This record gives sequence, structure tokens and C-alpha cells, in this order.
Amino acid sequence: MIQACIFDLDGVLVDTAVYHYKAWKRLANEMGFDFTEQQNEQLKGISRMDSLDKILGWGHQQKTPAEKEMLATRKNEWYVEMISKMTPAEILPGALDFLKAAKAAGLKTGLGSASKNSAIILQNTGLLPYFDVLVDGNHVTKSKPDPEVFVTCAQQLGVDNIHCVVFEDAEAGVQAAKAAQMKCVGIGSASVLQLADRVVSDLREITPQDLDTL
Ligand code: G16
Ligand code: MG
Repeated sequence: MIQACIFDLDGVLVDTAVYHYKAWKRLANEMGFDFTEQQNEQLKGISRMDSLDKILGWGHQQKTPAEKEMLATRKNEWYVEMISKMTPAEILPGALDFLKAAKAAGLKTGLGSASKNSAIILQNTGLLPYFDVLVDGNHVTKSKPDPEVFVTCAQQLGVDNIHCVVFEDAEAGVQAAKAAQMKCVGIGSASVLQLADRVVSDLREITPQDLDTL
């Protein structure tokens, strides 16, 4: 019996990947190289520092830990400037209705995101009141595919892992959910999210009542 829903943020509730891409691209361009939107796919769901390491690798750049800190901070300032202007219009299709329906069905709700900026995004889009618990990049030490973010969220919700469903758009996130022995609904392409129990294009395609059949 499913008792709680744990949502990833970027790619599930909102599309912040476009802002991450713009900010990382600006940083790469300043260093004299570029990367494609297809390469950007590999940054979805992974932490800020892991993203920077990948990008520096693509540009064949060697940086010291202190330089990396500075670069990540610069990127984050540009990113925060963009997400500060987000509005409820940017909530992905079906996400708000699903959250309302989950609450109405008596399910607990949590956020399990790699982002250290989740609170401002939820605040600006008006999604914050729909969450019982927020666990994000500020509260965990290990990134997805490690299950830490989802396990911590379930603990704070007071629900056993096996009674939780995770909603994820990234392969690393689906792996994290399965490593935590949780059910997982993949948002996106079935060929990428093979480990998910069910894959949908967006949250319009599923209702809380469907979750017990996963
Ligand atoms: C999101 C994005 C990732 C990003 C990560 C960290 O994860 O998908 O691309 O690198 O957050 O974000 P920040 O730089 O804001 O801490 P999720 O888990 O919400 O999909
Ligand atoms: Mg995501």
C-alpha cells in the first residue's frame, strides 16, 4: 500500500534544466568552449560539482579545487538570477493537479532533489504548500544514484521505503529509487528509464489511485 510520494524537482515538477543549461553554457563560453544540449542531458539529476567536473572534462580544462569553487559559485549566481523570476506558469503539465490529488487521497508528499536551490523554486512557483518534507542537496552528502536523498525523505515522512513511490526524470534518480527499494514512476522516455516500474510522459498520465498497481 503506497503511503507517500517523493518527487524529484527538475524535470518532474518544473523544467529548470533550461536555466542550468544557459548558466553552464555561459560559463563554458567564458572559458572558450561550448557544449551541446545533448551533452546537457548528462547533467540532469547530478550535483552542481559533478556537473562542473563533466563540463570541464568536455572543455579539456584543468582547475584547482579553489578555482572550481569560484566557477560553481559564478554559475550559481546566474542560475539564481533566472530562477528568481520563475512563476507558477512554469509548473510542468499535470504536476499541480497530481500533488492536489495526492494530498486529497491522504498520501504524504516529499521532495527529493539534488538541487541546493529547491526552496526558492518551490516558493516562486507556489508549490511549497503541497510538501510535508523537503530534502535537497543541502541535506545530503551523497548524490544520486546513491539513495540517500530518498531514504532521508522517507525517514522524515515517517514512511517505510517500500511504501514510497519516487517520481524521477533522470536515470541516476531512478537507480537511486530502486536502490532504496522504492517504487518508481519515470517521467520521460522508457528507453532511458528502463528500471522504472512505469514510465509516463508527464504527470497528466497517472493518478494517485494508479500507484498501488505499480
Ligand atoms: C537538479 C538538476 C541538476 C543540477 C542539480 C543541482 O537536480 O537536475 O542538473 O545539477 O539539481 O542543482 P543546484 O546547482 O541548484 O544545487 P534534481 O534532483 O532536482 O533533478
Ligand atoms: Mg530531475
